[in-house]
Formats: sequence, C-alpha cells, structure tokens
Amino acid sequence: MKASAKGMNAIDIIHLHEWRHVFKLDPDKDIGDSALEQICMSGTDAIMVGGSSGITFENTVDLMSRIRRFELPVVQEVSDLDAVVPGFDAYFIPMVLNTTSTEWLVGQHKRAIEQYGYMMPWELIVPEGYIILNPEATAAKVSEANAQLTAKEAAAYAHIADKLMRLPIIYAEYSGTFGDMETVKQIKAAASDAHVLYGGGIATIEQAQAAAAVADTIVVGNIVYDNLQAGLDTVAAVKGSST
Ligand code: 1GP
Repeated sequence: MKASAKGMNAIDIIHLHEWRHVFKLDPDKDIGDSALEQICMSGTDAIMVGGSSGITFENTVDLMSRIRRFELPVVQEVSDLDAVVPGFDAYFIPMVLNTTSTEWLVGQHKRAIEQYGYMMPWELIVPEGYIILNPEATAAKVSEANAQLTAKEAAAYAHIADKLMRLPIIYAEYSGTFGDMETVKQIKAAASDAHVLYGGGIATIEQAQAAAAVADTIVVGNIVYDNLQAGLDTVAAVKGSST
C-alpha cells in the first residue's frame, strides 16, 4: 500500500468508498500483540489511529509500526500536530462543525499550515466534517462542541459539510455512547457526495448492524479494549450488508 502512487489521491489509495467497517485504535491505550493481530486480521477494512487525549509522537509511531506488519490501510486521525507521524496511508483532519470556537474548525489548522505548510503532504490529507453528538465525550468537551443537537440541526450541519464545504467525509461522532440512529439516518440523507462515518458505543452485533444500516462506514473503538471478542464480532455483522 504505497501512498505515494502517482495520479491517485489518498481517498482512492485507501479505498475509502469501499469501507464498511473500521477499527479505531488509541495510541494512549495498551494492546497486546495477539489482540492487535486478531484486529488487523479480522477482515475489517482499515485501521484508524487516533484519540482525544494522551496522544504523543512516541505512542503513535509505536502503534503504527506494529499495525504496519499487516496489509490493511492505516490512517492517522490527527488531533495534535506534535504527534503527526510520517508513514501513514492518509491523514484525516477533523474540522468540528458544531464547535462553538473557531479554534476547532480552522484555528489550529491555520497555525499548523503557517508553521508546516511547506512540508504538508497535501495529497495524503483528507478533511473530515465532524458532528459531535455526545456532550459527555472527551472530544465534545475539548472542542467546546454544542453537542445537544436535534436530528434536523445535525442534518443541517451535514448539508454544510456536503454542499457548502464539499468535505469528502462526514463523521457522526457519539464516542462513548451508542447514538440516535434516526439522527445518523438524517445526516446520511443530507450527504449526497460525502462518505458518512458513524462512531460511538458499538459493542454488539445488533448495534453494528443498526449503525451500518444508516451510515456508509462504522467505526468501532473502545469495545476492543473491554471485550475483544465482542469487537471482532462486529466485523462479520456488517461486512456484506449494504446501506
Ligand atoms: C471514537 O467514534 C469512535 O472516536 C468510536 O467510538 O470508542 O465509543 O466505539 P467508541
């Protein structure tokens, strides 16, 4: 999987539009070699590496190099510029649409580009329009998001991402809790072109199937640290089904 292939952008290289299921692994959490192998060999479509706190260059490079022993695409979701590690297939850059501070929409991004713009691998960078929907999530607190949204409001943000900003990804983020599928359904309905990721609280086959029925891709996170087998079971639950 060479990200530098000429004439292809990161979205094509990682086959984003074929993703139905991904695992998100947190560099700040320990995972043993056997568990990591089972995750990477599970049939999932890709691994996202990222988290909301405790992310460093060291723990990110360590996790990336361990995942790199396997064939599947691996992308970094960047939350801290100091922890950006060369060698991922793509870099997902969150832009929090429902933040109350421009800092999390474009502020940090502007400072990063001022400082490092000359060396940015633009062809590997994929912006994500984040809609954070769980007020208790660390991501909601850190990004000062107004996460108490009606389905209609969430869909309006999805329209902004899809139609005004033309972002390639919309991320319906309920991190830590299983979300309202009607809201996700309306986000998906608003997205003509954007690829819709759903993440948050998926711990069972039924939840995986319910989320996969309304989103293009489901993101499975914390359950792999709490109950590995339950996490692995979510792969078979959604692969082969369609939205
Ligand atoms: C977190 O959306 C992901 O960014 C996954 O959430 O950890 O709750 O599965 P969970």
